Amino acid sequence: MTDNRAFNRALLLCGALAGAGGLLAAFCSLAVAEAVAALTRTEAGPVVAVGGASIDLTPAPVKDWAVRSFGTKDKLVLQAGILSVLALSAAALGLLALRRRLAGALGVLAFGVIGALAALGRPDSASWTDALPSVAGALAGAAVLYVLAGRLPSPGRAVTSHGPDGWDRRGFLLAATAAAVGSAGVGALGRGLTAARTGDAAGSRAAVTLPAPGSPAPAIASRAALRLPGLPPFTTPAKDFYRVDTALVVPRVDATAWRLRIHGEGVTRPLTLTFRDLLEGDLIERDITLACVSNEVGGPYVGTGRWIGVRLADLLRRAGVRPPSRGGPADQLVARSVDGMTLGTPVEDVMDGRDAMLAVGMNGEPLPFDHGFPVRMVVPGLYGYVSACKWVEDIELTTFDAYDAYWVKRKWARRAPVKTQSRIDTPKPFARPAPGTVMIAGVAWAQHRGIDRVDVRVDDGPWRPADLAAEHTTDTWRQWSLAWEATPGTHTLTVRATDRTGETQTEQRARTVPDGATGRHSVVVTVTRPSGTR
Ligand SMILES: Nc1nc2c(c(=O)[nH]1)N[C@H]1C(S)=C(S)[C@@H](COP(=O)(O)O)O[C@H]1N2
Ligand SMILES: [Mo]
Repeated sequence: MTDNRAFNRALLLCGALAGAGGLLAAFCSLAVAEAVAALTRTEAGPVVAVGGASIDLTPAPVKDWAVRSFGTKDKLVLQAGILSVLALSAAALGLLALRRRLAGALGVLAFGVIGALAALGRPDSASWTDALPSVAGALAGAAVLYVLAGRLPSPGRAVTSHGPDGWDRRGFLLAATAAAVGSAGVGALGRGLTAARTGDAAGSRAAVTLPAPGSPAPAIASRAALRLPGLPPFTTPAKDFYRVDTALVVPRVDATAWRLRIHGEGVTRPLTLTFRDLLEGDLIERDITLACVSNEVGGPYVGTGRWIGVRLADLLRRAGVRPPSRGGPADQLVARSVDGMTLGTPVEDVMDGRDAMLAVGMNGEPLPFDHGFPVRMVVPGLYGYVSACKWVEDIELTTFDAYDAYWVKRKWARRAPVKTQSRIDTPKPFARPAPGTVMIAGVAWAQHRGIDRVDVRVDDGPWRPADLAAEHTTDTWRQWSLAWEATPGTHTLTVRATDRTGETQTEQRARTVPDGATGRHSVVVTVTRPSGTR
């Protein structure tokens, strides 16, 4: 009886110590790996690499679902998931090492191989050195586990010695403490290195003064920017601007070290530009509404920014590029970002006179890091994934036949002009307004074509033309409103827009894949007298 209890207690202690040993080994692995990554390339660290690789490998519908369910927290959820799997596996490897030291250590190495393969397989991986963080981390972790396991009580020994005494308690504690302190130190060193580097980037951003653009944007008339409760402002503040990208760690680029290369087919004079070159160029300022192809009907992934930048067409002409319509050999411009993302844009669109630009400013400030500092592309009329490359560092002229960009390899369309859409912003779904006059209002967009008409329907009633706010430019969304005499009951409000080509938004529902959702936004509200009144 006593023996049995002692045995169980010993077993439990063994298990707990072994699990802790596994976790400690994992902690040491990650600390060493992230420190080596800080020395070589932050993005090659195992957590970011494995996270990035899982984003790359995730089928588009699942990715869509993740973005829908977790919104901008999707990446946090992913990282938490990876760390949980790691912790569980580490504890399991610790238990394995209790019986088989070598097998436990080899298990840690296997995780290193996974991390290394993920890092090497990322689109931004350019060198074998990207394997180093994972390999170094795994070696350190394997060594820690091997040493600790050698000092653990073995369950067998514990039984015969009537309790968990027959083990090198001192040795285990010493080794564990050394590993923990060492890992924490290495981890702090890595953090420090990364902080110094991002400090350079932040410093370079703080030092930017945007020159006054030679071609400023026209002022936004009050007739174009309605002020109605529930309707978002015409210009979306940067902090509220939607963010969609694959970056687990937002790239922090030092603008003073940044270069942009323009090269490829039909480029007779390849260019390498600095950030200063751009600031000293002919700057234009334009209000442009950006939309994401992943935006569901009625969704939030659309926003209007006031962008400052240089005309991309000017730079391309300087480089000797001619559009296909004038005999140029390249029909696709592939923009590549510092994190390896590639986006393909039709050269014809960029050079057809629209305000396609390399933007350096957003809403009067240097670009926020989240939105592409120091430089991003913005092209009116095209979904972001085929035009709006953030943290851009390379522009290559090629053909659609020769190269598929990142999202195109993942079943999204090669070409994707923005589809005409409209959204009801107020009232909100399931709102309970009181009977009487209710303001229905929202936005409609058909960038580079313009919105000519918006209609609203209550239930199955007739379409009624909404009051359109003045058009700012064809490249921005257009606000609309309609005063509705609401009667008690549950009602469905539906909106549809007609663009300047005369096309009215189809009611046919289409998914976001491959080239943007269609269908009409509707909102269900219940009109009720506030309780207590009659
Ligand atoms: N480097 C990089 N640029 C990118 C992306 C990305 O994942 N990486 N996503 C694109 C997509 S899909 C969209 S919709 C826009 C969104 O820009 P925003 O995050 O500034 O709103 O950026 C585009 N540029
Ligand atoms: Mo997007």
